[in-house]
Amino acid sequence: MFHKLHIKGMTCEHCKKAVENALRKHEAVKEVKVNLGEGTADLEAIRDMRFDELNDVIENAGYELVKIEKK
Ligand SMILES: [Cu+2]
Repeated sequence: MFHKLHIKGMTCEHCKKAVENALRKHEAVKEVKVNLGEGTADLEAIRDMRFDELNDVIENAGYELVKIEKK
């Protein structure tokens, strides 16, 4: 399933890597790519992911999840 995450607080390559690495550790995440310019992450998961479980990951990494779009 595709999810587009809108994330606050990412400013540089370090932030991009920190968010990507944190999300990749989640068992349901297959692939993730952050777009720094948009402040978003395109995420492919093996199942539908809830806002709260993604929010836990993003918050622990030090950023803020604003919303998720699903397709
Ligand atoms: Cu940074």
